[in-house]
Amino acid sequence: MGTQSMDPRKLNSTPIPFFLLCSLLSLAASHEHHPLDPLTPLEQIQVQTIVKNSYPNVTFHYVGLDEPEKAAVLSWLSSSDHSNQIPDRRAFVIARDHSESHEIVVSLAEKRVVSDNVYDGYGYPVITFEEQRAATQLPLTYAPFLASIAKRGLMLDQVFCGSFTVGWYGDQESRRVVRLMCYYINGTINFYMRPIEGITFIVDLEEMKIIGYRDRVIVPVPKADGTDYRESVQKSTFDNRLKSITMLQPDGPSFTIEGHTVRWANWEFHLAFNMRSGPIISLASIYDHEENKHRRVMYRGFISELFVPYMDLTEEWYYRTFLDAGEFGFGQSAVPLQPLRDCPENAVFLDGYFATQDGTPAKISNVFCLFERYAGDIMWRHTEGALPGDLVTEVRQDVSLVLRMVSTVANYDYVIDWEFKQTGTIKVTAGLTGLLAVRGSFYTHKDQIMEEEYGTLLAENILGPNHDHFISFHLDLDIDGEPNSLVKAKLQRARVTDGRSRRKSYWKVANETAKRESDAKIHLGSGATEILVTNPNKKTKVGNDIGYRLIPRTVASRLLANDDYPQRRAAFTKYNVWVTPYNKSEKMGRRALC
Ligand SMILES: *[C@@H]1O[C@H](CO)[C@@H](O)[C@H](O)[C@H]1NC(C)=O
Ligand SMILES: *[C@@H]1O[C@H](CO)[C@@H](O)[C@H](O)[C@H]1NC(C)=O
Ligand SMILES: *[C@@H]1O[C@H](CO)[C@@H](O)[C@H](O)[C@H]1NC(C)=O
Ligand SMILES: *[C@@H]1O[C@H](CO)[C@@H](O)[C@H](O)[C@H]1NC(C)=O
Ligand SMILES: [Cu+2]
Repeated sequence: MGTQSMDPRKLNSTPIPFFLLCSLLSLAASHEHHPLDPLTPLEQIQVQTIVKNSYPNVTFHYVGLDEPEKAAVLSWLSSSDHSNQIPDRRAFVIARDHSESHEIVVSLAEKRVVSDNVYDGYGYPVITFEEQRAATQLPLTYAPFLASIAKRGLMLDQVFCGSFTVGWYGDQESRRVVRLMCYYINGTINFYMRPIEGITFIVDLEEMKIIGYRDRVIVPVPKADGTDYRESVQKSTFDNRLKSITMLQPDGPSFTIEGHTVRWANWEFHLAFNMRSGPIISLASIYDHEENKHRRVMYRGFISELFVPYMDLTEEWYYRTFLDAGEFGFGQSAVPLQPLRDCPENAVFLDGYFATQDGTPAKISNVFCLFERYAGDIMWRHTEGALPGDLVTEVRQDVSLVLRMVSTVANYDYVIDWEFKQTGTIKVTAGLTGLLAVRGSFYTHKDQIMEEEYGTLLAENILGPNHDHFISFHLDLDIDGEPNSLVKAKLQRARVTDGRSRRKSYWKVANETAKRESDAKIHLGSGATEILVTNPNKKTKVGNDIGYRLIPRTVASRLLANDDYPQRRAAFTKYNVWVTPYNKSEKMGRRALC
């Protein structure tokens, strides 16, 4: 996890109801919605029809629920008769029409476009799979490229091209373009290890044609030997002698799924799939058996952006400063999870839908899995040896609930886990696997390298350029209701100068509550500061504040200069934590591109 961001909110606390009305696999339009349910395929088709009525030649780049204002959702939750108060279902659409980006809101109840904003900023919407497919076919009939391939002695039918977003370098105006990079498959499945380096294409996506081509230098294509990563081919590398392991729950799982609401142990939350972000967790709450009520923890949590800048300044690489959500669609890049491999035997799978370029819903089967994890760990234990008689030992198993999605953005596979623990912890993990993006090189040994190469020689003719992956989470915490505060608890050394102890020092905690947004831009990892989100209006029985701690794992910090263009674009990486008041219109994803 690179950076996190959070929004405190300003609304009233309400109990969470026990019943929610839509059924898991029902696609029927007739069922009751939870206000945060994702658009059903039928609703997506309605949106497609309504938008195409107004804009016949439109292409769809994003279709999702236009989430109701938080106040409306909370008021729906607290009302006794949900059916009468459900906020109007609306869709938010980002579309291209006549070379303009439109941000369109569609009312499903009124069956019409209720607003349309033509976005005139620098950015462009997510590129569609159809555009990527069309762009990557262009080289195969492009005469200068065919000559370059022949010159290198390669076979065209073994060439495969990928498309890459180009970043931004201060231009006042830019065309909607991608660059292409081609690879040689012949003899491997892992073509990412065989770049045909030295060649760059620029493709205009509006005209869908090559507008720039340069064959700068012939670099050897790395050998195919040893690049095929499949287990069946790599027998010697992996030890297949382990006996099988399974996770058995003879009585079935302990969680239930009703509509989009998941209940497990004391936890309850709403789960939706989104084509930009992947999983969106909403209204997570914990049932308190002493107070006999649900206590809110998080209104909404999701990945808002991923920033992946490479540090390689060669002509074919300098532009690689990807925004994996805003440019490629982190949700739509999700892949069907493989039972027994991606998720254990006791997992339950759920599907998700995204909009294709013409607005038709496309299903991603098994986009999520939910399972109870027990890895043999201890949640809590104690052995009491001081009492007379036998030792008293109690051990509780660390069983948790995991929601998983895997998003494969070209060479990388991101494994996103939201884990709910019985202790009340929510743990979010981003695992990176798959393949490295590598650069072809003349070098076959480290000792040959005399100039700056921006990375590490990994194998003969293969360099791994230095790069980052920053993942930004939107966390709208609602700890025990409203309002919440951000508290920086600073551990400080105190000197003993008054002779009250034989000790010379100790540490104590001084806390600081953020009063404005500028107090809440935080660099983690420097100094002993803990980040707390508290509810100043709620106290424990002994008067302490109620709150959660934000616990970072490894802390990433950016090293790009403030005036460098990728850093200006991904300015959210400047601090690890930002806290701003709730404002629906300022959420990422409401922009054509950030
Ligand atoms: C849509 O595209 C078709 C075919 O390219 C064209 O004939 C038609 O005029 C376009 N419609 C609009 C509203 O631009
Ligand atoms: C393609 O792969 C085959 C089998 O590995 C090899 O014999 C052949 O030389 C390769 N051809 C080219 C042009 O790379
Ligand atoms: C922060 O300090 C104030 C003043 O000492 C105290 O009232 C408050 O409870 C503290 N909050 C936390 C979260 O420690
Ligand atoms: C929400 O954000 C928008 C865009 O920045 C701004 O125009 C509006 O005033 C904000 N609303 C509130 C209540 O702060
Ligand atoms: Cu990487």
